[in-house]
Amino acid sequence: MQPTSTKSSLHVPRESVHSLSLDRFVQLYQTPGNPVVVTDLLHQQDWNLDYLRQQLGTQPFVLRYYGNERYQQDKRQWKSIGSGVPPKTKPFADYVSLLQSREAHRQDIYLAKCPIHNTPLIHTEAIQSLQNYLNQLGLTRPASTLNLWVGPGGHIEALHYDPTDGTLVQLHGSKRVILFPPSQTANLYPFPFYIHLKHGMKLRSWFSQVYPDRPDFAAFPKLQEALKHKYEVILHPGELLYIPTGWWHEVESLGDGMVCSVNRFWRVYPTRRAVLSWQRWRTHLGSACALPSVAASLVKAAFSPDRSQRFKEILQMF
Ligand SMILES: O=C(O)CCC(=O)C(=O)O
Repeated sequence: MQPTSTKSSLHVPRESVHSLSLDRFVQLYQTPGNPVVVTDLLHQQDWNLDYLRQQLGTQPFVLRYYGNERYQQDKRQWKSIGSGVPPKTKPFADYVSLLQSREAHRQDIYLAKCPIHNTPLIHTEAIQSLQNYLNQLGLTRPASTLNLWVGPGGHIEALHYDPTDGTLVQLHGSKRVILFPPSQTANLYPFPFYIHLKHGMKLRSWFSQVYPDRPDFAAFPKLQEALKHKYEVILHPGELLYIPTGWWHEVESLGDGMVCSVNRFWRVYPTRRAVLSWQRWRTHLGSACALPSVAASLVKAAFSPDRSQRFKEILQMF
């Protein structure tokens, strides 16, 4: 399917859940590895803050403390990103207070990629019907559990790609997602894979060093070419974005309130697409380079007084 374009961005096709058949999904999106937005899903429940607090109460969650100066910095100065930023574990109800007092906005504190299989959310009608729908689309080979993402409007998950396919489902508030195809990898200046030798998993070679909305063409001249291939999606509640492996994405939570999504990662299918993806190979090379540093963190954690917490935080980095 040909993407349409307005102004400077290309648009990802949008398909209603009522008309997107398994065959159509496989043929147009999964086999070639093209993103799509599926609309008209999940009308059961608004996952607002009150609802989440009722469901999650004092269950502990790992929060990422990004700090509000992070996105003002030259990314080449970064020492950590993604799940490598300093984590703190807190009861969900405490995170609600941080959001309500706007401390989460001020410090850019994000509840990111937290599994929900041990929470009441997994039994809700919304999640049950989502799982059924994903199965109908032939997404039956999970590479992760379902994860919850809750954060303040204004938060940005920096430009990166994943070594798996992904589905991001919006449940409250909206997100702006900028995407670039895998062909633009070199033009987006990823951190080199050997960066993991020095930084372990704190810094990631599957993150880009550029800001697509604040391009510095003097430092990153090839970004001009990448911007010709930029896609943009506004994802509203009840909509799902399928992000094939290797597709770069930057995700911004819109508005001033709380924004909530769930996602899940999938093994890449057909296998041919996985094998031919250079992005996946460079992720494996990067992870191999991180092994000595991860082993050292595990040994350090084993001797720490809050050992189980340290192990949990290390595992959360993957
Ligand atoms: O929603 C977000 O903040 C990031 C989600 C993401 O990166 C993904 O689903 O792959």
